[in-house]
Amino acid sequence: MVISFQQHIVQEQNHLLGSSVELQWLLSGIILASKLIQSQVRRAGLVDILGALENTNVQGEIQQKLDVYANETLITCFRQRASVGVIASEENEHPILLRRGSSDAQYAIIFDPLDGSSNIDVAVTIGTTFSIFCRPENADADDPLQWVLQPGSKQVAAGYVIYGSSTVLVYSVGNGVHGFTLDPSIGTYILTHENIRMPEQGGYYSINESYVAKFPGHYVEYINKLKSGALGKSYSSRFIGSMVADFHRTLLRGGIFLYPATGDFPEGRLRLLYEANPIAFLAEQAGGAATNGERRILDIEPTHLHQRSSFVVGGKFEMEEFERCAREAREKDDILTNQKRSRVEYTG
Ligand code: P6P
Repeated sequence: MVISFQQHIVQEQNHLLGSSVELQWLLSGIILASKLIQSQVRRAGLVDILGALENTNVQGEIQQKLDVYANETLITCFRQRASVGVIASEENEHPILLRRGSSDAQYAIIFDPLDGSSNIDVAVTIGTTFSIFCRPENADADDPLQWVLQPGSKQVAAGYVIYGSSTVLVYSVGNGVHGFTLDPSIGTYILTHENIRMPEQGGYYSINESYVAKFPGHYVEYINKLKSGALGKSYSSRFIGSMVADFHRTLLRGGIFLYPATGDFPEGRLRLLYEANPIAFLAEQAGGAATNGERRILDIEPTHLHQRSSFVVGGKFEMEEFERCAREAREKDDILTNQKRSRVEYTG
């Protein structure tokens, strides 16, 4: 049976928080925006949309033209939806406040318009991530940050669109994870991955090993376990440099994706609100887990829009093994700290 994304949103209405009709209309904005974006992604090299603009974005990263196009397309599509009160983007320093004080405006949407954009010029898979919150009960209608600085556990919907060998939209409203593949011949997203479950144990690990000398020790120890077969099977390494693509493989094939804090990024490389949160929401909905190396991503109370976080996401088995490594490392540190303290006390 052929089910479109639009039909699926309607079927999910009993699971939609807030006004289901409004959330359905809001989610349909993803359909329009992602079709427009993918049409340019597929033609990037042909319509001189390739290449970098002179200016840089709030992250200090060279903005690719396609980044700008994707960002403007998403903002235009969501600005038209009366239920959207706040829009926040990786490309914009501050959130955009819409419909000041309107009772219809009840949702905030946060997105990374084109994650992995450094891969655009080399035709490697990139993606759009999105995260949707209801306006908090006591939020000041004039302070858009109060709408978006919420823990990921408060998301009412989240997902991504991956522009790879095909264009796939993956989302959840808290009732499982579902994937839809765009059929370009009819311009419709068709349900192709119903109720995705992340394999308990997979065969891949994904990390940028060029930074291994900067990783905390227990990450190195864990990766070596994966490599050596100590966890009961041999793992292959895959790292694309587009978190959405690396996660999509992890979601479907299992395994683990890790991006720990390093000297260059002491808080972590990935952004909490529009990379880690939506992916963590999906991972948990699919039976996996996501942490910052120490605690559940969805429990983290954000303090600013573009804050970064360490990020570890994967299947049940790999995540439990990683937690074990991290816990043993903390216990060793505690023992060493106590030994040093007793030496100081002894020598007085
Ligand atoms: P590096 C893309 O810019 C991104 O935010 C993630 O999608 C990706 O996993 C990471 O950065 C890659 O960063 O420094 O390892 O190339």
